Amino acid sequence: MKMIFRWFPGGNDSVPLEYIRQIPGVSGVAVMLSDIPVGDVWPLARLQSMKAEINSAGLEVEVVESVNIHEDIKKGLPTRDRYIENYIKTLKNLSKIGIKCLCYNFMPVMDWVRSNLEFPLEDGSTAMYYNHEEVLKMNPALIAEEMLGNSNGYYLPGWEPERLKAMSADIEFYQNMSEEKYWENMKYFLDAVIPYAEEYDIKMAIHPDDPPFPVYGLPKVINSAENIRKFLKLNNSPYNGLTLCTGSLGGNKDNDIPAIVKEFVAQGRVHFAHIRNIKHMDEKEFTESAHLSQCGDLDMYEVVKAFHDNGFDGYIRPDHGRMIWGEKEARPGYGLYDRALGAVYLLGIWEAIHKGSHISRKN
Ligand SMILES: [Mn+2]
Repeated sequence: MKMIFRWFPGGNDSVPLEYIRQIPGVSGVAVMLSDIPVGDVWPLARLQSMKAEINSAGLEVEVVESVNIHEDIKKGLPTRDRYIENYIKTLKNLSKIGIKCLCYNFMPVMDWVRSNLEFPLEDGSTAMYYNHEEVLKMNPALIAEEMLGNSNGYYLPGWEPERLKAMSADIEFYQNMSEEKYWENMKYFLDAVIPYAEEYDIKMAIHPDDPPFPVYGLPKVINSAENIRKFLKLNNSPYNGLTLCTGSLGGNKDNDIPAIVKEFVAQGRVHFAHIRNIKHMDEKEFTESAHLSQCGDLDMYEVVKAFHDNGFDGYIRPDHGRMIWGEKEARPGYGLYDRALGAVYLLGIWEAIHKGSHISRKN
């Protein structure tokens, strides 16, 4: 297992690499080139200079999060083949700088959604907040305004401007598409790309939908154990795997997170883990919380134990964090302090479980 940290290159992050290097036990970063339009090839020279910058700070770069999927692929339009070809070219370039794992998502139109990016918690910190009724009351344009207007001047991954322009028309398009057709489009993409992922030795790791239930009638697919089983069967290669995000799947309280971790880690299909906690106020209303078990709904000991005991050997990163200790300028969810606390807490649980399991084996 390797503990990593998300970082946005090219002056797009308030957290310097030097600080990440000082978090005990963090060996590398997960990165993306956010200025490349969705559907274009990521240039090798850019990737090489990014890798050099990260390596010279004493960190590894083996994970990319995310190369976003062009909407035409999700819609199943004839133009998808061109974008799939570009995706494969990007994979090839990623392999040349030693990328081992690629996180992506297959969410239509909108990426992750929150109704408030700076929701005040009792202890004076702020966290991202989701309220389904509020989201439905706002139209998609207002949601985009909330997401982008409060992002401290940073672009938000998954909320690219060109994506927002077409939003209303895209929503209508998907409302007229059956969910089965959406699954077919996903399989078409996987069957085209996975053979190359195998050749280039890059594990593809799909991220669950966030929130894990439909918004504006858009299809949601990666949101439960049952649907993950269906997804993995679309293409049986071990290179067709998961980013297991406990906070995204945890948005639905019916999802038994330790059981989901156990099932898919045991099958060798989980390559990347986002571990964070969330706290529900209602069925579809929650805040993101500190990682500690007692601060949220998820039992982090059981979650980490399920990864450890089933032989997980991929990458883990703390996921979103709260804003604490006066940190104001960071991108939403991606401040330094709370995520650093999360990383070290998770490493502490891992060490305790690991050493404990050796002792019990000896006895
Ligand atoms: Mn996540």
